[in-house]
Amino acid sequence: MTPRHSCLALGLATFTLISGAQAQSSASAPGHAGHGDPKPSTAQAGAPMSDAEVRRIDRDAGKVTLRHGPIPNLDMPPMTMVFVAKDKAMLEGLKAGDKVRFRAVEDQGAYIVTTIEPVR
Ligand SMILES: [Cu+2]
Repeated sequence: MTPRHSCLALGLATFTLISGAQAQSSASAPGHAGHGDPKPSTAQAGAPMSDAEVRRIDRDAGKVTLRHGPIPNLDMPPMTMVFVAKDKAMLEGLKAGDKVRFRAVEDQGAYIVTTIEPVR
């Protein structure tokens, strides 16, 4: 049994907290001015790399826990969560604490890392 991915719930909770704080501190200001994205919607193949720090690697299961920054193509805020490596070999040479750049896609409810590389 694999525990269900809790990323969306965490993201929603975080978003709600932030929204509440903004509403209280700027009741008269029209917020969300920076919400629009000037770029056209991102194609899967050309998805941008996201920054992350490796927290944990499970080589047997082919999973990696990342504390990641925003992932524009998944519409995901920064958080710590588990990703499945597309290929277990991708995790070779990585260790907890490494700074990485990675690209992930969603596939039937699972989040798959398709590219991951260390950052110096
Ligand atoms: Cu996430």
